[in-house]
Amino acid sequence: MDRKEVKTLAITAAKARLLAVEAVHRCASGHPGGSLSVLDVLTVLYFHTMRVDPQNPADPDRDRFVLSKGHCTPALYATLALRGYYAVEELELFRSIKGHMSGHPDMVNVKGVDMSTGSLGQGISAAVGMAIAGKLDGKDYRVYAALGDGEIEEGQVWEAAMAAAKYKLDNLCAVVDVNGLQIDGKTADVMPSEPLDAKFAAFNWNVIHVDGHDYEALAAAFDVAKTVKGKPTVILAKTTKGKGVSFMENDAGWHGKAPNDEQMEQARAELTARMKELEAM
Ligand SMILES: Cc1ncc(C[n+]2csc(CCOP(=O)(O)OP(=O)(O)O)c2C)c(N)n1
Ligand SMILES: [Mg+2]
Repeated sequence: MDRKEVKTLAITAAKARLLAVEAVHRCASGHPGGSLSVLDVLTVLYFHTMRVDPQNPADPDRDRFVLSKGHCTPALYATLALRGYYAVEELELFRSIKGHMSGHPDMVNVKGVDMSTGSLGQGISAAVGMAIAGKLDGKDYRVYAALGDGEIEEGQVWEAAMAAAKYKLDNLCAVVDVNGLQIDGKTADVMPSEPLDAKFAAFNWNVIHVDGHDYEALAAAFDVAKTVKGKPTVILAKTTKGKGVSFMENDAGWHGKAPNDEQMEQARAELTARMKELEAM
C-alpha cells in the first residue's frame, strides 16, 4: 500500500466517523464508542481488501462481511454509504420509525449487509456457516467477521471457534476489536478474557496481533490471513473505543449514548479538522 492510499483510507475513515456520530446524534440513540473503534478495520476491508461490487451487492462470488458486534451499525452503514451501496442521505433514516436503517444490521432491507446481527455471539456462527457453504460450493470467496472483546465473553463464540477449526475454514478471518471496554466497564473487570491469543491458538486458529488503527498493518494482516491454509485466522486488533472524538475515547460511558448538540459540534470540529489536516498532507 503506498502513501497515497494510506491517506485516502484515513480521509475516508474520518468522513465515516463523522457520518456515524451524526447519525447517532440525529436520532439521539445508538452506539458511538464501538463504532469509532472498529471504523479503520471496516475502511480497510471495504476500500482495500474485500472483493465486493456495490452495483451487484448479491454477487454470489463476493467476499462476505458479518458485523457480529451488531450494535455498531453507525460504522457499518456509514462505510457502506461511502462505498456506494446507497446514498449518504439514507443515513438520515438511521433508527427512524420512518425508514429502513435499523439500529442493528438488517440484511433484508439495507443493501450490502450480508447478515442480520445484534444478539452478540450469533454473527460469528453465521460467518462459520457462510464459510462452510463457500467450501461446499467450491467458491473462492472469503468471509470476514468483526467481534467485540466484550462479545467474545459469549459462550457461543467459542462453539463457533471450535467448529471453524474442525472444518478447517481457511476462508474465514475474524477480527476482534480489542478496545478493552464493553457496555459498562472494562472487559478485564466484567469478565476477563485474556490471554486471547493463547485461547484462539488453543482452539487451533492462526492468530495475528495488529494495531487496529494502522491501515497498512491491517491490510498486511488480511493478506497474511489469505495465505494461511487449513485453519481460520483471527486478527486481534488493538483499538481505542471512541477513536477520533477526544471526549469519547476510552470512556465506557460512550458505549451506547448519543452526544447532545454541543458535544456534536465539538465532535464535528475535531473530525473536520482531522480531515483538513489529512488533505493538506
Ligand atoms: C446476547 C447479547 N447480550 C447482551 C447484549 C447487550 N449489549 C450490547 S453491546 C454490549 C457490550 C459489547 O461489548 P463489546 O463486544 O466489547 O463491544 P464494543 O466495545 O466493540 O462496542 C452488550 C452487553 C446484546 N446485544 N446481545
Ligand atoms: Mg469492547
